Amino acid sequence: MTITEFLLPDYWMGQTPGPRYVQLRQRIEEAIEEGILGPDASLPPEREIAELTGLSRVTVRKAIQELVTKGTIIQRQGSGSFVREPAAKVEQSLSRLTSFTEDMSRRGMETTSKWLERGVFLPSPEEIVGLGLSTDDSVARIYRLRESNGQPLALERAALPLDILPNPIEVGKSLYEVLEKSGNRPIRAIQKISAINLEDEEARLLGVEPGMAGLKIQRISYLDTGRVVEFTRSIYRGDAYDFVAELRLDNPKES
Ligand code: 16G
Repeated sequence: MTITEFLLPDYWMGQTPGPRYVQLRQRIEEAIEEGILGPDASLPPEREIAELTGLSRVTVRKAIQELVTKGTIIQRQGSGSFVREPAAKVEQSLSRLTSFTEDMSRRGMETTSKWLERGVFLPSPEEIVGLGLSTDDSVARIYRLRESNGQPLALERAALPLDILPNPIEVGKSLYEVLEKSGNRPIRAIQKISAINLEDEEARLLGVEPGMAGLKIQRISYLDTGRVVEFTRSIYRGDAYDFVAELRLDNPKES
């Protein structure tokens, strides 16, 4: 079936409740799920969809705009709307304290990073609390766009006490590698994950549409002495990451 046939209104319009633009959006999503529109396939022009469905161009535009915000469709100036190639999904265990570089190399993927900030700064109030610093301490801060096989995956802003990382410029590929060498690699961490919609600047850096779903992750890592070594705030692309936790019953025999 072609997309033109699939969008003929008799088959779907009015069959589900809700505004017309939502119905059209869902119909286009179905076309993608069923493979009628494959990755990188182009959508018929707005005008054509409007003629085909009898909907106004404003309604059609609204449906397409929602798909753009969700990251399903991308618009290329002058050439129209296309189905976005799905991002290669990374499945990440929540129970192992590993570094980004290790996570990716275990999957045979190459990590690259773009430096957004690297140096010694006065700590922000959040960093003071996160790392247990006093106001006249300085903090080592590294802010990176992390990519795997060239695909941007996350924005990562790590802050460390200065005696743990006296020279942030030393960090080349991997922060944990530098910490390992100085005997400061964390052995335990607490991580908090929350859902967000990407802000304009975050989306731009991650190469996706503003408003798309993302994951905000805060990690506080500890040495075996209990001292905090790292306070990291990361933003991951929601379409490229699945976090997986293994759950076990505490004492299976007793229950
Ligand atoms: C992971 C950690 C981050 C740590 C980084 C070190 C999460 C959410 N975050 O991305 O806290 O700073 O690894 O990676 O997992 P690196 O050794 O490759 O620089």
